Amino acid sequence: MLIKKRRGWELPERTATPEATFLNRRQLAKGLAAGSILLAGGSLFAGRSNAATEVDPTADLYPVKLNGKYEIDRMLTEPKYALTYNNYYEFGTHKGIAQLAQKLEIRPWTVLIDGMVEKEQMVDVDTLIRAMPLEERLYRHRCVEAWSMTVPWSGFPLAALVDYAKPLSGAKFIRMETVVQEETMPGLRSSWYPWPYVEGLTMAEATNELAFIATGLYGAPIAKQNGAPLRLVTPWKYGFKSIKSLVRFTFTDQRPVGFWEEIQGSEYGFWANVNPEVSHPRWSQAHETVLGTNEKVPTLLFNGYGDYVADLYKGMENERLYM
Ligand SMILES: Nc1nc2c(c(=O)[nH]1)N[C@H]1C(S)=C(S)[C@@H](COP(=O)(O)O)O[C@H]1N2
Ligand SMILES: [Mo]
Repeated sequence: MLIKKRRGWELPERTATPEATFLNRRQLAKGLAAGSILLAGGSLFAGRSNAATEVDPTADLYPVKLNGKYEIDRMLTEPKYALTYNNYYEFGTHKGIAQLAQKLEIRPWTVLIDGMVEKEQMVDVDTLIRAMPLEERLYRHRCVEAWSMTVPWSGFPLAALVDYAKPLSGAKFIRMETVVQEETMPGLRSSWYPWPYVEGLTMAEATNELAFIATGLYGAPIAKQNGAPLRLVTPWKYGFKSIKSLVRFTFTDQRPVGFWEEIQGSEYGFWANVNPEVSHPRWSQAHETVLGTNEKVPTLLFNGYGDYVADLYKGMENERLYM
């Protein structure tokens, strides 16, 4: 049984001023840095990577300033859970892929912006990250497997990348693609999966203020297992929409077919908006287990983000918005 130890930085957000939260975040970052030294020393992910010599070239950017607008009503998930309980099928179909994922090569890393844009471009990830307005946001995350976490992401609004890309007026969707690294990703040998992992959003969703590209987590560069160096975060949608390790953004007038939709369209759809009233064939969505605790809490429509996103779906009552 997990014993819940309450730490300073786990205070419910409503009792902490944004400033206090930011200070706590800094302390957390220090703790994490100490943890990375441990990691480099080989105790956690021994012999798995060149972590000892790897220094993330964006490490100097963190922690970034908290944007306190996005309030949460839960304690933050302890890093040890969010960093070791993962879904990243390229590395395996179980939750314990964190160690294997240390092999992912995250530099050099080039991002392709193509399709219906003024000018297609390849941009180096460090150039891109440094051109973007970085901030920290505390968001809930709800996996369709009925577990949830609450974490501090660092990154930038997806809308800023859309501005940067200069899409043509005919573009209606963004299709996003995960890197393919045959040498480091053992899951790719399972050739019945439709690699690469793909996800998509409408332009209205992509430019909604909640849509975020994470470049950091817990006040440090985002860990490989969580989707370094760029990972989509759409907190009102089920977790499978939040595609990891992005290398390509394609602007298109065709609705993209996501990885899971391609595998099992009857279970996973394009919209995937969190809805406690619509069950997945294998999981009721009414409740969720809070990662790192034994707590089960009711799931909220749009994962509690309806004020920001419900308008996106007005007039679409006949669409299957929730799977
Ligand atoms: N490329 C890729 N992205 C992915 C996945 C994956 O298997 N591959 N899993 C998704 C699912 S189902 C979830 S719940 C989240 C998990 O993110 P976390 O490991 O950071 O908690 O990543 C999403 N993004
Ligand atoms: Mo998930």
